[in-house]
Amino acid sequence: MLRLVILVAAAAEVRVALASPMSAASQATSASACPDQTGDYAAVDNAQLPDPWTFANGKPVASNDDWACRVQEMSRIMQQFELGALPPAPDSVTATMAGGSMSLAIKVGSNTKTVSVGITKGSGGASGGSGGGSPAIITVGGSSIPIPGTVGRISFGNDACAAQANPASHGTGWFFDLHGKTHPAGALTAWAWCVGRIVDGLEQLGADKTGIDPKRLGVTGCSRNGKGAFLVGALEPRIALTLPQESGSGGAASWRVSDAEKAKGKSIQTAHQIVRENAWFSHNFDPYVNKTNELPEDHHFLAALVAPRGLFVMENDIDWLGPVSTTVAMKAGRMIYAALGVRANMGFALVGGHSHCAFPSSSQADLTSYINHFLLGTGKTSDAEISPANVTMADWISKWSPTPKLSAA
Ligand code: MCU
Repeated sequence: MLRLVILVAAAAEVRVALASPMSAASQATSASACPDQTGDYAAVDNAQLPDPWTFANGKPVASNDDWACRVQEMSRIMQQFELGALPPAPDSVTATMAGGSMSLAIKVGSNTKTVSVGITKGSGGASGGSGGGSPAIITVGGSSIPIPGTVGRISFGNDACAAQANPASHGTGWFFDLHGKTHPAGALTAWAWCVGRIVDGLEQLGADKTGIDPKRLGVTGCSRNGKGAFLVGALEPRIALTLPQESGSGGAASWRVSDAEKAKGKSIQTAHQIVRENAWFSHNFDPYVNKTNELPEDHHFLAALVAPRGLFVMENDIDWLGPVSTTVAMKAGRMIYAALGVRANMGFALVGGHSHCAFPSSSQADLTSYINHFLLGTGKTSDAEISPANVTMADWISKWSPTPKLSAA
């Protein structure tokens, strides 16, 4: 009996040691301090973007503590309606470093898996004295942005974590080997969990062994992998800078605005199409793809989940990606950052005239400013909000409650 108690206590300790820290906003308030978090939210009937300033139960967000609870609620709502549940940290992760490769032995219940991740150190030391090592960007299926030599790279092979071949590839990959083939997570949620294990390994080994400062991590990816980068930033609070590129529908775009654009005749990716194309979302989403007005969430919530951390969203003017849709959703996202007093922590640049995932040189200065500020600790961000799309924000947010006065600190 005593032995059992000791074992249980030891297991609890490991879990505590591995538990992901909450986002800055939610650090102040534990889940139990938040009211009405039933975990089972009702559908709505709302043609506009759901109001970030009102809880699902109709109460207004009036304080920083309220906001911390609302952020948790928005994450749960998104998991319930489209993403599938993000599992808690695993029972154990054991990291080892050999050459430029970090190996992670991960245990969830009786399932174990060992995966390896390539790491290249950058030449830039971390300023701010957070333990040495260079900052690094985790690349989701590769990178299509220029990463400066000062910043390292960590190569996340997302397809091996959760496949994105077609809708039937749900359940394939090491995430599902650990959690079971029928786990409800879509691939985007699975990738966020798998990246969390990479961060566990970096924290465990420390900068001495990996050459990387785990407090200065960015994440990027383009197109389908840009959706992934956005979701990694939204669900993994240890990411300091999120850099989604041309994520389009399922990333920076709003389901509702994309449906409205489709109704106007645009060739644009919608919720209806996306679940037929691939395994990015949970089957939880299937009942809503023809009635997105019933979702008590939309993708401006992704910005709310990343806030107040660094976020620079790059988009293109390709119809399929929904330039009007990404502009509306990300302008709404910047309003959320502004209400937290940190508008410049989120930038948005929709620049056309180049092929899909080709980085436009006119975005270089903006990108550099976000990397410098959040990963290298120098200078200010450019506070970019660039888009040629003409949008009428009132059509989408006029029913929001008055903006509360909040602060991110
Ligand atoms: C923009 O990302 C996707 C898009 O959602 C898909 O519909 C299309 O098939 O592929 C794009 C992509 O990943 O391109 C590389």
